[in-house]
Amino acid sequence: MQKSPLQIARASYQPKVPRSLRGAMMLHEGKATQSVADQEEIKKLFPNTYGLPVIDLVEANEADKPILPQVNVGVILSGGQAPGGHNVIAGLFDGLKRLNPENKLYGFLGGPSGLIEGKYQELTADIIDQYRNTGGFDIIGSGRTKLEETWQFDNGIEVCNKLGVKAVVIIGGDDSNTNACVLAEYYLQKKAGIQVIGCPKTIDGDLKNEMIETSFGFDTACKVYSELIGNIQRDANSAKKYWHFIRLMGRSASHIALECALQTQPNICLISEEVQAKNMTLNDIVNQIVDVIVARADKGLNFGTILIPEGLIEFIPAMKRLIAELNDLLAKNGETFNALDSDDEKRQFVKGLLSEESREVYRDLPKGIAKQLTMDRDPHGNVQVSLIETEKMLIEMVAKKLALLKAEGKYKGKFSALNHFFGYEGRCAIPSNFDADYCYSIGVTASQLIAAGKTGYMSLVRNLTAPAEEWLAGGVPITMMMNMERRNGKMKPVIQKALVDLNGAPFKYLEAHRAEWADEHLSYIYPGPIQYYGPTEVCDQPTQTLKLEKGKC
Ligand code: FBP
Repeated sequence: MQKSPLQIARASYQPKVPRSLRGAMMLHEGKATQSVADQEEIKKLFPNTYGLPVIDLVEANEADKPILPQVNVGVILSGGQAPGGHNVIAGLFDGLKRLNPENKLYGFLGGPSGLIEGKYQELTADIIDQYRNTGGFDIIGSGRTKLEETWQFDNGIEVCNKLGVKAVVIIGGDDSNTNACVLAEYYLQKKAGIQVIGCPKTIDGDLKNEMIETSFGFDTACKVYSELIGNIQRDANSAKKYWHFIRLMGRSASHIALECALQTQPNICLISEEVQAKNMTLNDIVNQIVDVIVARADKGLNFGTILIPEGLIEFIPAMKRLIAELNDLLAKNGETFNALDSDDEKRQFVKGLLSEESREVYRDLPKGIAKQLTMDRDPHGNVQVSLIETEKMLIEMVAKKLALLKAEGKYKGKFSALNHFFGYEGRCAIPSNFDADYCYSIGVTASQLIAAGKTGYMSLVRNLTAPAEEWLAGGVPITMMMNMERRNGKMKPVIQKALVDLNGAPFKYLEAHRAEWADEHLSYIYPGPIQYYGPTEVCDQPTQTLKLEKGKC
């Protein structure tokens, strides 16, 4: 396979790791923990993994290094790709080999289904070496199969026993790590002798809490999108003729849009969590955008940038109700709906079954969007927000409103809009130094948790705004992050998803500066591409979100 000069250089990049992961290390256990909420229920559901202590890995004398028996480990990549996944596996591999050169690592292929169906590959040094510091999940592939049924867990035991696998590492988002915890508990109850360790992945940045400072992949993905947004802003400021409506990935939370706004200072950045908190309608959002466009037009500035979080539509309260009704209605009448020939018939059919309030919302939507809302659901029955072109919908609605204002003589500008959607552009990018270092450290840490016989833990690396050597490694019990939530009509134990905190420093920064960014001519920032080699202040910086959260800017 031919490689670019950067690919060749990155293959030999040595990730920076915390001091405590460099030589011999030992474990310090803290106090017993509690779940973030619903303690009694979670404790009942996880009798074996509830209340475990937080673990810190600390430097030890070489002489104290334990002699460890040989172990086989399996690894799974779960859910959407995120830059750095290959480095978690490389760190895990190197960590295991350091513990005992006879240790073996198996990759379960195509996500969690690889464990259930017994599809695997042994990951040897020559395979790992081809993937060090690369983006993508192609080393073993990923998948979105949910691990939640007992028969799946039992199949897993059979497959692990066949391979002699004593520990499974699940690299995934909040749902996959919830499932990792359920699996850990089940294997303890069954005395299966299989440990389960989770690793925090998702570009969406919504798997974070008191202990987990950020999920991996968020850093690189946001830097890639911010480069593109910056380039667009420079073009907008040069050509001075287009409004760019840019939708950014992030299925639910708006962390990506917020981080990109902090990096680029666009004219508008919508935040879904704010829309929900203020109970805004679609019209309120359109009016907010129109106000900025009109004000800029008055100054002769008929161009600009607007960031739109992918999950926006589900945070507009009236749309949320409509989508919930559509989910229900399509689950019950899917066959009849799909048998209808034309879009118009489908539209009428849906309208006939909606409540009066939702029918009105549905009727007022641009036809294309109304159609997208009734398209295929994901395996969990949810609307696939990445397929809904919110940016096009907003352009259409804003253009209509501006035309009305023009007719009334209240708008004299020219509105030409372009739409963009950034998601897949960043999910498999070559990991930034931050993600390369963070992920490798997460992998090495996971190997240590396995060696210590731990299960039901998430590999933890924190203090991330300090230089990598000062990062702290350890483990956090997954039950500590859990609460009870309604899912598919039933109360379930799940890891609490982190939405944008409207009282948090990153949002407060946006709030304090957005009027100036909307108005000003020269507030755009052009971050440029990720730099892998050069001064640390250019190459190793964490996200603005992390820095603001930690009071570091
Ligand atoms: P994860 O939550 O699994 O990390 O996936 C995140 C994500 O990239 C979202 O931002 C996006 O909505 C979704 O995956 C798209 O998934 P797919 O590529 O499977 O359609």
